[in-house]
Amino acid sequence: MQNQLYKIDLRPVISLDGVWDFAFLGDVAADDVKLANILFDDCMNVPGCFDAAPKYAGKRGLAAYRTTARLSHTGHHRLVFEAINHWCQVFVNGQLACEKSGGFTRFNVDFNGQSGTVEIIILVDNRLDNGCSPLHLAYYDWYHYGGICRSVALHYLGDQWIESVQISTYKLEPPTVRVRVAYGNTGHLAESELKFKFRDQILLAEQVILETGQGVIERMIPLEQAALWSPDLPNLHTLQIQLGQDALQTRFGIRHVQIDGEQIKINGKDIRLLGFNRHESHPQFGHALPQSLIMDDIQLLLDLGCNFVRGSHYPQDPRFLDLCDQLGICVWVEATGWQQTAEHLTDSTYMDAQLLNVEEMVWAAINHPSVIMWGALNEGRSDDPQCVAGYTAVLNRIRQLDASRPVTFASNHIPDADLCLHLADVIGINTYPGWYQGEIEDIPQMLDELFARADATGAADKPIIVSEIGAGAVPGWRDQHETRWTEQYQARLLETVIEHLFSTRNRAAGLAIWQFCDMRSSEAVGRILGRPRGFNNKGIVDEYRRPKSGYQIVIK
Ligand code: ADA
Repeated sequence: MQNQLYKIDLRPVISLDGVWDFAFLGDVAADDVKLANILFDDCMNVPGCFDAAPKYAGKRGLAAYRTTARLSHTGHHRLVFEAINHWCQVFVNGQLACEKSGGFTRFNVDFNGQSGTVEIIILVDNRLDNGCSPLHLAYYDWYHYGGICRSVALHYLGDQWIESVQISTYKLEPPTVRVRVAYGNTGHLAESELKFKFRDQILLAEQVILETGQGVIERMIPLEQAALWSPDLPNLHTLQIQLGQDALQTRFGIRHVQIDGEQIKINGKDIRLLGFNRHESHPQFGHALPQSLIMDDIQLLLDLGCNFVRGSHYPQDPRFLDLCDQLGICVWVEATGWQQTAEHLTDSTYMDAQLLNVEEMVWAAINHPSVIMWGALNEGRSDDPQCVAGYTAVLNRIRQLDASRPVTFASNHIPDADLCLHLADVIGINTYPGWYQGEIEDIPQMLDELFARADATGAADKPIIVSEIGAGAVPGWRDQHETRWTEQYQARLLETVIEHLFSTRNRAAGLAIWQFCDMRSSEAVGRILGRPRGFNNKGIVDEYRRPKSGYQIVIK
């Protein structure tokens, strides 16, 4: 994981990935569980989704995971969880160290440990409980798999440590970056050495004073010889940062994303974004995709001619973002959530969870040059006056955290009925002409009308991305009628959309077809009755990544 805290020189880090002890406890409340009474009668892979594994497939309830690790130091340690879906309590040597709600994002659990063996027990809940996990709800159009679904690592931090590093582009000419090192210090006010190393050269070495508690040190660093990052030439660089006894390295790219009227520009050059919405889902692995499958997804996306992915509808695995950095795929990273209503956006528990989620999203992905925009609130009720304050709070929070990237949301409302378009830098339009409304022949006229209505309102003079459009095709289903659900219908619909958006009209700055791969949908009866096989079948490849007929059309 190039962009994480793993490839470091001095900080001792142990990966805790592997086989953990496991017990499925079922429909019990975490408060009623006595750790000492748990019978760990099974084992489970970490990372993994227990409810995708054959024995526990489809089960919802509380599960317990246990492992031990050897601490070589006494003192301040940190467990780094890349994601646990979607509620958990973490116990270190029997003591509750953290309770966390919400999956798909990294979080840390700090503890003081004695050198020797430490025992870690995690209670993981995958139930769809509004109170426990406000952002994981039963009505969504995806299956919420549960488990320790991304990697776990154990760091020794000591008394003074690097909390995080953010590297952002300050200017392109000469290439200059702003490096923001946040630190922690549990000791007294202290002097320490700060060093930046780039390509075996020491760029900075100075004594700094560390306040007690937390602090931030910021420096502008010119990197005269450093090549810029772009989708065509995805040049990446690595900076090593040392603060006292702690050190880590961070990978980054130098590039500017700008909005210029209807255009999105990277390093001053117009870019047309062509790609897919991507869920991280697989029938055997749930959300815990193995590295080789993530690589397959990237290869398929590149083969399809994509330079763009919308990470629907939650922050994507950092290993996916690493590959996008490396291979030049631009990403719309999106916060967790789906079709929020006034009931959600005026509820303080929900809003707290949503705001925490956007913070975690930005914090985890900020150094990835491939991330060119932030999104949130997919298909929420942005047409409802009661939701405007919620939209304003979420989008503004993202801007406060990172002013260098455009902010967007995907709207499924007629643009002139949408009350929040003025809050977005890029307009995302989700629309299903020829699928939920009208026929394939109606698509050109329906798209033209949407654009005209967008241009006549708050969207005028802003880039528009068609952030969802597509048709369901049951894999392998072909017949002479070529009607809905056949692969032929999907292929014809996508051909019409692409032709109209980019040959006939030229208003869209981007297209994210719905969707890359088929994925299991929610188990709610109302949803599943409209989802043959229980899957959302609008993938261009099926859930095992086997191409459908439309694949060849998109490539052309
Ligand atoms: C919506 C939603 C997607 C998916 C899609 C569909 O636009 O944003 O998550 O549910 O519809 O397939 O109907």
